[in-house]
Amino acid sequence: MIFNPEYECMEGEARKKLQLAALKNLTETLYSKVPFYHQKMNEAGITPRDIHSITDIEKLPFTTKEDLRDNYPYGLRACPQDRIVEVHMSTGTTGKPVVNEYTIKDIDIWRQVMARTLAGAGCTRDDIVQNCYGYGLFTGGAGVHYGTLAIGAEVLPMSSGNTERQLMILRDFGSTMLTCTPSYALYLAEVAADAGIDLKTLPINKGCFGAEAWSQNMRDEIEERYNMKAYDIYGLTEIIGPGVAFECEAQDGLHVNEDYFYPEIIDPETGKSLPAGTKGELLFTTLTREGTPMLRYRTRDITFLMEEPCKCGRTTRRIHRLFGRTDDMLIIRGVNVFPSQIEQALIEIEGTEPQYLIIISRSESHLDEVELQVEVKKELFSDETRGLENLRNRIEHTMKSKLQINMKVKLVEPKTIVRPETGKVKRVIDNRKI
Ligand code: DLL
Repeated sequence: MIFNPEYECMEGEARKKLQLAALKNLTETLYSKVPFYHQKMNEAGITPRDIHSITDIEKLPFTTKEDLRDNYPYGLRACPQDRIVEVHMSTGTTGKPVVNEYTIKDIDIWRQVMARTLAGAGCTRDDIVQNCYGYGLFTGGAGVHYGTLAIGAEVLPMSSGNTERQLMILRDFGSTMLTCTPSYALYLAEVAADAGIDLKTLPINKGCFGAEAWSQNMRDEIEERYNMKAYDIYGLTEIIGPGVAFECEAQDGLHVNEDYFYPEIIDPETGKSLPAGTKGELLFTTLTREGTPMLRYRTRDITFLMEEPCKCGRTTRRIHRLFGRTDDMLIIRGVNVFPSQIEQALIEIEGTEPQYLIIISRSESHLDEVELQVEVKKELFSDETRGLENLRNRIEHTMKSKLQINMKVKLVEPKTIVRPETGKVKRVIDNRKI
């Protein structure tokens, strides 16, 4: 189903005209209202008057995650405070979180792009959507919620966790659509099997899964276990949340909502633009956002653009399913975390050495598990075991409270963790076969 054929199936040149008009507007707003962008454009030697075609976007400066952190909390706001109606933030950061502020028009955009996303997976007003993305500062819960309302389907705002109750509701309410991370979909299936529930006999028949990397194998398994169609959805807090790009029934690349979010691919090393079909780092410009618009935001996600027509009739460009990231950001049970943040949290705990190893695996029930090996001062090992036990608990508690991640901490003696003689130290072993 196509939610908004007028825009989703628009002829290419007509769309470019809209995009150009929006880009001119956006650069004018950013140049006149946001000192950060004013300075960046001056440094790049460009003003809004230099934008004559959509490809002139390549002359504009990039925005990075660091820029967002440096301007925390309000520095990138492009409208008066009284027009902001909602705020979301990135998950799991010890440092400054990435903030996205929405005006009512931004929320309307979100409703629109999420309605298109859910409709792309076949959602209609007859559906009952069990939404198990987290509600709160994370964008997953709210994004799906708004999209469901825009379609007029029924939403069950479950949020994440409490798996037994999720299963009870899934069965008793006859949910027809599931929205959560792909790893949680598999975990839920596992718990259902243990409880003797045959998901194939339930009305559930489709789902939208994203917020973390997943493979075709995982898709096959989800589709098989639930007897459903499993669609990939992509987005990020900085741009809007979920709803940036989505799969249609062809399941062949994700359609970018490019009348709102203009995609580009660059070489992450040189910053040069790359043509469709060539893998590189994905950028987005939010053409029409008002609260915290982004200019050429570097997502650090790796993919390529697909320009060939799609069977479904939509004319929007697609991105290939994601290949990974250019940085070392980890996504553990949907929470984004950098190894450096784990290190920072450790340094603050007395008794530990700054040597650690993060080992990530996926349990048989498809949940991410983290073992954190930490070297501790020699004296502690000669102490009674209670000291070690206390320290272990303290580290686990700190990681949970600062990073929102449950880790199993293993304390090891000094010099246990291998130091490489050449090259970079390996801090992360990711054994997840995604
Ligand atoms: O994860 C927004 C979202 C919510 C997307 C619900 C889909 C569904 P962040 O927490 O800011 O926002 O994380 C964004 O997650 O840059 C990617 O690295 C990764 N990611 C998101 N969707 C996918 C996907 C939400 N479908 C970061 N495949 C992004 C692979 C994904 N990685």
